[in-house]
Amino acid sequence: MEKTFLMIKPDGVQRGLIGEIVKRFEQKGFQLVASKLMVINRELAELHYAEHKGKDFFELLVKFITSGPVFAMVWEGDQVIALSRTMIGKTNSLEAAPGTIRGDFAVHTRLNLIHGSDSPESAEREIGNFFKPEEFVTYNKAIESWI
Ligand code: RTP
Ligand code: MG
Repeated sequence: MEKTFLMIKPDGVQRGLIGEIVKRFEQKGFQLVASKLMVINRELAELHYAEHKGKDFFELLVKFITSGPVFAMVWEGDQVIALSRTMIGKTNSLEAAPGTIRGDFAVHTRLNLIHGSDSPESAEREIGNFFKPEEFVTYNKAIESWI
């Protein structure tokens, strides 16, 4: 089953939106298999956002993502990587559609509440950056066959 790395950013934690955001992925039918509240240090921030190193927004991004607790999660499900990106919404705040997490709750392109892996390669790399194998919990849900 496909897995993705999702992370509620410091603005989402500070605004009390963990429950609202987790609820959306649960209701969609995805399964939470690992999670933790943590503070990201600069080293992990630079590793996580390595693809953006050198861009004009990189420093502000690192400062933001290390500014307070984040809620890191691994979710599992059919096509969870692409579908969770659709549920999150576009990066540009002017393009994030209503009904998406960013479209419903965010007005800023940087303070945009949640990160989601953008490909199977990113998901594997990001999950490995944040979680050890023993932090995963595998379990069967009786409802699974209905989704
Ligand atoms: P993420 O990686 O956090 O899931 O976001 P994303 O794929 O939608 O967007 P990406 O291009 O990977 O950018 C990473 C994060 O950097 C901040 N950002 N600021 N022009 C800007 O000021 C700007 N552009 C991007 C956002 O927090 C974005 O989510
Ligand atoms: Mg990205």
